[in-house]
Amino acid sequence: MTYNFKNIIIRKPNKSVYNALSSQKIKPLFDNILKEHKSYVTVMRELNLKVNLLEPLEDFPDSIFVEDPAIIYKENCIILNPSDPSRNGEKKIISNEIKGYFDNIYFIDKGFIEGGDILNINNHFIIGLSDRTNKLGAENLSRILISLGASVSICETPKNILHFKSECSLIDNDVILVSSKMAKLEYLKSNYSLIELPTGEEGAANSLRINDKLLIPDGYIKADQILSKNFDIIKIKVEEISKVDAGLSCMSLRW
Ligand code: CIR
Repeated sequence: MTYNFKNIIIRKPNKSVYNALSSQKIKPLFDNILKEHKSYVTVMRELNLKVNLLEPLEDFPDSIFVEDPAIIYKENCIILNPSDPSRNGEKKIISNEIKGYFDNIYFIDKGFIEGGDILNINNHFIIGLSDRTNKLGAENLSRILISLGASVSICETPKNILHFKSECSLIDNDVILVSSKMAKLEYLKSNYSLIELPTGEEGAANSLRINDKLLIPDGYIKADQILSKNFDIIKIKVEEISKVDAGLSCMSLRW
């Protein structure tokens, strides 16, 4: 199952996170990021995941969001190609740090693609084209995934959403949690069961299923009510992290 994990890679926060990319141009406070990040790591340890902590990278303000420069599929790691110039250099560093964990390592050298735009559902991947992921990047990743036995669909991420997964996540076998904008995507509607969150609770659509638990961002009352009926919920505070357009999935690589 896609969300059965034993291992996780997380990077310790860097002080330069103050300069992380933010659509709202907000400067997050390092101490608050550190607190939220600590709780995230604690929950992962409580869930019995083997936590592999990477050292902070001060030269890369957004480098705690390790989901973007790499993806993992069946003991293979694919190093992606982040499109924002301030993030592109993360790929070289993370590839050296994590290559030892995997049987094979692949690289995307043409086109841009970030992990936040890639939703994995068993042996299928949905790649969302966005301001960060273009067709060439998506096609190059598709070629590698297909050679590893996966299937791929390429979709458009709705406008004004940073990454495809900023507002959706796989929360059960074929069940995707979506914001109302994502719920309109024909491909998702026709292939999966969708749980749509009400307007104002879009941030909760970036949730994270880990084994039998569903991790959701704290502070979304309606999402909590809807999801706690069928899921064993753990709430994690990501208020400061969300100031730089990030959420629960962005802070780790899982396998
Ligand atoms: C960025 O703009 O790249 C970061 N501030 C946020 C990255 C969030 N990552 C993700 O959704 N996978």
